[in-house]
Amino acid sequence: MGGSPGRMIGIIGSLVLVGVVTVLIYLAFAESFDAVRQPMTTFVPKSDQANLIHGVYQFVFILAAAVFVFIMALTLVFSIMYRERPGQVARQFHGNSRLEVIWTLVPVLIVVAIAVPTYSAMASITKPAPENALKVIAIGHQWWWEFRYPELGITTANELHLPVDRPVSVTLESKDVIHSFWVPALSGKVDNMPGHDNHLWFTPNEARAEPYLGQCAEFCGLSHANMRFRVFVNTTAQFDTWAASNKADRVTPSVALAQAGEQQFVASGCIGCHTVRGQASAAGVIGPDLTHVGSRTTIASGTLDHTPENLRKWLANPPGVKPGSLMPNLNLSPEALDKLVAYLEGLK
Ligand code: HEC
Ligand SMILES: [Cu+2]
Repeated sequence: MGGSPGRMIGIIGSLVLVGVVTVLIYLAFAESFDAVRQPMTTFVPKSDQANLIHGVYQFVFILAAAVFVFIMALTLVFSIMYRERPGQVARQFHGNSRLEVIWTLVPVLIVVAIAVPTYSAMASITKPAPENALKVIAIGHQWWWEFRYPELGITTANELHLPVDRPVSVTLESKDVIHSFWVPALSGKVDNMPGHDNHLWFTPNEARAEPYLGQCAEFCGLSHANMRFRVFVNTTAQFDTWAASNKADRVTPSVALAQAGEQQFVASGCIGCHTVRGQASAAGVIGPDLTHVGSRTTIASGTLDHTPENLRKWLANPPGVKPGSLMPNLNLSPEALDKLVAYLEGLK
């Protein structure tokens, strides 16, 4: 390699260019590392299993980045150093056993290096859930999630509460088409198949006030994008409080308007599709269990934030709010809406 200053500048320039491009690519994705602004990111894992996957991802990423930088740098440097120019003719050559052995063996070693942590992470994630795991059944419906805790006798919808640091074993089912359970920071994605149970388990490791956001990850029809759910990871004490209140039957309405709403709930036929435990005739299973609907933070699988105004808007015209909604527009009068909202808001 000759030492002409022009050539050195060319080489250093190429290396700087490769470095700058690498940093720009990193910055383009850096926002993904902000868990609050990008809540559905896998880059900020909050369960033991998501951590393992992220570890493999980081390892592969660093290897891939090193290969990328190395190859790009060589390409640039060689195209400058060996370019055709006055006094130098570009030259082809064929066959170099030593080089060929090296560029075959090095990639093989890289693939082996990737395979080891990959298989070990897969083995530990897919082994059966520990005995002490909390059991949850997650049932996909077009277009909402039913969550059951068989050991606790709780049925709820769209919002899963979990105690921190305890493994949770999730059985995935579907009532209609294929859905897929995915909470990027915690676990998934595994499909909910009609007629076939799937399983996954994970151990959430950070309790916090904000929910972890989940989403159906398998196209399942018109409102697939509105089939969201929330996972609240609670401290053990918070979880026990939540479980005790959700295990209980509904709160009996005490205000006159809410009592009228209870009657309206029967008269409008809501009982045919919804269960409210403690209200004798309300045992429908087509729609979400509403026993504690007043304590949920969203309506209709994350379509609306839960406020009395939004609840009213929902009841007035469900398919208008959520395209394709399987809850029909029941043409409720303003008075009926007042009563129903008063009743449902009281179901804490
Ligand atoms: C034909 C069945 C059917 C009838 C009748 C029905 N619903 Fe629904 N309801 C559903 C379905 C299905 C959903 C889930 C919609 C979704 O999220 O896509 C739902 C959702 C809801 C929700 C949101 C629950 C949540 O946790 O997000 C409320 C509240 C509700 N219904 C109240 C009522 C009331 C009050 C009536 C009577 C006026 C009623 N429903 C009548 C099927 C029905
Ligand atoms: Cu879907």
